[in-house]
Amino acid sequence: MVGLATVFGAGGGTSSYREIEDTDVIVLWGSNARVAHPIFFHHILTGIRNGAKLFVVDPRRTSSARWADRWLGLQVGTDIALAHAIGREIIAAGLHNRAFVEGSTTGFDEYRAAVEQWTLERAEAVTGVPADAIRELAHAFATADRAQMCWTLGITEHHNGVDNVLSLINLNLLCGHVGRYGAGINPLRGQNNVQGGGDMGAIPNKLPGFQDLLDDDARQKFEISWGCTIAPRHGWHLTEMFEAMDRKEMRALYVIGENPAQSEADSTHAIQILEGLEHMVVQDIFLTKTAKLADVVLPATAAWCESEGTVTNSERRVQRCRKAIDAPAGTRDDTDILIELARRLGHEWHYPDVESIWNELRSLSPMHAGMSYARLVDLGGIQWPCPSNDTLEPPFLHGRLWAQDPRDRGRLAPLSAVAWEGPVDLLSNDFPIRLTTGRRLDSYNTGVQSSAIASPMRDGETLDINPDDAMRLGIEEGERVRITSRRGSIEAPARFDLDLRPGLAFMTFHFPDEVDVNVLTIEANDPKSGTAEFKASAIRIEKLNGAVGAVGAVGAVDVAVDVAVPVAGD
Ligand SMILES: Nc1nc2c(c(=O)[nH]1)N[C@H]1C(S)=C(S)[C@@H](COP(=O)(O)OP(=O)(O)OC[C@H]3O[C@@H](n4cnc5c(=O)[nH]c(N)nc54)[C@H](O)[C@@H]3O)O[C@H]1N2
Ligand SMILES: Nc1nc2c(c(=O)[nH]1)N[C@H]1C(S)=C(S)[C@@H](COP(=O)(O)OP(=O)(O)OC[C@H]3O[C@@H](n4cnc5c(=O)[nH]c(N)nc54)[C@H](O)[C@@H]3O)O[C@H]1N2
Ligand SMILES: [Mo]
Repeated sequence: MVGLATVFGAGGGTSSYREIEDTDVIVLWGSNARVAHPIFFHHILTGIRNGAKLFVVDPRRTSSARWADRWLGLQVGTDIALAHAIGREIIAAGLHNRAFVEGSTTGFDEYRAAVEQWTLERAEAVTGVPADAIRELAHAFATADRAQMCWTLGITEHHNGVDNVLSLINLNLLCGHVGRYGAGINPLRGQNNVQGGGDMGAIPNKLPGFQDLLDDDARQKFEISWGCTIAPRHGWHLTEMFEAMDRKEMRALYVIGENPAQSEADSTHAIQILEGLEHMVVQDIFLTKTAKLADVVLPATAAWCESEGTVTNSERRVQRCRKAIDAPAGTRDDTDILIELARRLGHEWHYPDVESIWNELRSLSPMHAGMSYARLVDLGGIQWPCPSNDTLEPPFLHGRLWAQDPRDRGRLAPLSAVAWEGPVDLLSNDFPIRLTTGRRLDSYNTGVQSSAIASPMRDGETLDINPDDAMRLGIEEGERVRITSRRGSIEAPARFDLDLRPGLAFMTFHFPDEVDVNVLTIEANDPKSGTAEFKASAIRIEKLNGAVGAVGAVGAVDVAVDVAVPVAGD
């Protein structure tokens, strides 16, 4: 979101799902949508059926990659090198959209200078992706009438995640693939309402509707409505909060719907920090590991099935969410808990129902003004912005960049001359294997919501490695091994996976009670977004009986160059 906000002023995906079905080229970059966004992936499949080409850029040959015309299996953390090589090739072949670049963007000369060094050959050496495959993606993307760039955590969960995002947005700007029907830039959001949370102001620098906390007029509007004063300063994001707690500058924490004791990187350190707090409150629908460390636990109802409200998805569509079942006795709606808390702090909030909360938002956030509950139901959801009660905006954002009259184009979109940097946690003789972490289809995040009920689909955590590495280490399939990083050490059974290149290992964070992968991950994070480098830790793998395997030479892991082969759908 930070990258998009930097370029366009608004932190939201620019397209609608139906445009994914109506486009010529789809690039899925650092996203395993078939597993993590299966509904969105159905729109991709419809797009493919309608003739779109799919490119997948991922170090692992994921189940999403199996549907691709071309999989580009790059080395972890080399995305900017690859994106710059694509940009350079597009410019060198004269395929960029000159009129759009000149009329609607800024910074082209600096960008061209930054990508100049990224020849196809150099990019192949750094990323491991063959020059031919890079050229093919560059030409397909640039010559397509409409193209969609979609990404998720493979891009953002790095210490330079925002620069990664900017390097992808550059490619869309270069080719004019934004602000038009069928062409766009789409970060897929993680949880069902993470977009809505941000839109409502649950980010440290914005009021609801992305209105800046430092904007005096915006603040005053909210102060009058709420009858209070709002400090004119940006708050801390999660990572900054942990740093402040570590410095003892922040001494109390109120956690709603998050399990940081198991989801934070370097969890041994994170738990120490939480234990050092003077006071912690956890409001959750389960008694999580974090809740067990809390002084007060507030049992909440589940927003998605036990409460009324709205959710907002990755295409910025606000939808009504209905109560389907009664909540267990003793729990209360999240909003009820907050209203009660305000009352005990001396503030009477008058909201007879959630619709009245929503209507207050509509009166304060222009982009939601036209979304009455009645209209949300009639239209099956509405995308923001929706400033008016009787009209709808186009399904895509930033059409202004194509205005005939340059004066109507508003703020032009800057190209970003970002530089490539590799992961912080360096590979070495002691830590020769790159560990990347992520998700499986059958489980959800820290497992709180998916592990409560046993499922034959879930067979617990494994360390996934390429069989060549296992052979060098003398490890059998299913054998428990020790996995050690510069932060700590855990044990897990090994699972062989041919979709991983040698030198690359994969684990999830779905079973932290048995195998806590975040003991291993590095807490290095991107200062611009606060996102941790979950996708790139350095580890070693050892047999439990103490025998040392033959892996160790860094060279063995660095030279692995994958061949991007066209593959059929699964
Ligand atoms: N089934 C299921 N679905 C989920 C979730 C879940 O836990 N389970 N969680 C939800 C949440 S909160 C989120 S945020 C989303 C996340 O959705 P995704 O981001 O799609 O999920 P991940 O598996 O974390 O990571 C995506 C891919 O990034 C790749 N990757 C790793 N390092 C790199 C790199 O350096 N470069 C590139 N290009 N790729 C890299 C990994 O191999 C992985 O396939 O999923 C949501 N959906
Ligand atoms: N190693 C590694 N670590 C990661 C990641 C990774 O890829 N690798 N991904 C990161 C990402 S993208 C994310 S989003 C985080 C996720 O990290 P968390 O958000 O900490 O993990 P969840 O398990 O989704 O926890 C959500 C909590 O919200 C509670 N909850 C659900 N619905 C409600 C509700 O309606 N009301 C209330 N009050 N509570 C509710 C659930 O019970 C659960 O305890 O993990 C991060 N950590
Ligand atoms: Mo997420």
